[in-house]
Amino acid sequence: MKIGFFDSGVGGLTVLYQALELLPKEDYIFYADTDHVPYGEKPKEEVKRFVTEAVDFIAAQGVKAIVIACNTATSIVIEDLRARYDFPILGIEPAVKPAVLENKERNKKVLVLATRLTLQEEKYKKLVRSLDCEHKVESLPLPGLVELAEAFEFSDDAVLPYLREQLKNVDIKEVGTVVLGCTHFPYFRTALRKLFGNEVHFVDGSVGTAKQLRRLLNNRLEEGDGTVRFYESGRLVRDEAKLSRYRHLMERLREDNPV
Ligand code: DGN
Repeated sequence: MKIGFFDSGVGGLTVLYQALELLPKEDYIFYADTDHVPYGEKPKEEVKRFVTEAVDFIAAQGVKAIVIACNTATSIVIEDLRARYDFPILGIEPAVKPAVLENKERNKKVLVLATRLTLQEEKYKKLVRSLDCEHKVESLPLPGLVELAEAFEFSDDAVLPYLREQLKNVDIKEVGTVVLGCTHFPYFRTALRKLFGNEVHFVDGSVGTAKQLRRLLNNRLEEGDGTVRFYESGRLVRDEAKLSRYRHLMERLREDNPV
């Protein structure tokens, strides 16, 4: 049986990419809710409805697990989804814990970049409180990066002015680690590095989620060949130009993530 991946858009490919690296013999369904992206600034109840409809659709294809490759959806609806299905559902959360741990000894801050919805959710606030280091963790929503990724716009000319404007009140010298708490953001690691410099670490939850998926499927691995079927809001993508854009995005990650 296949493994389902879900995101509001192309961000989930950053997690699927890691799963393909670790589990190349599985077959996958990748579902992007392109009719409703972006989620980050929408009312919570609306996003809950979109995610539930999408996951119902993926489940109906017959899957052995689903990865909610979206921090926003995970933070608001993962518990409801787990109660709704009897197969495993994995989510992704901003990797604040490892970031805080690696900064314990250094006198540096952690900057969490995510969507507004993720950052305002109780789940996120609880996570930061539990680490007992609220004064060392700052957060910043960057909705423009989701829009740029959805438009396949990654040029420095488009990305750097946006980032400079958003980061103008952040004291970059104080930051030790940047958490990429939205699955759309790893596409911009290179651009972010240009502003933060090479000393700053970037962490995201994609590798951790892929490893957790492998653990979970431990003895239920398949002999597939890494085939991915792409859906956009319930429509199977057959258009070659669109498919090659999806593949191209995963290639970008390979260039920036030598494994
Ligand atoms: N990629 C999603 C996340 O990880 O939060 C959400 C992007 C969006 O729809 N705003």
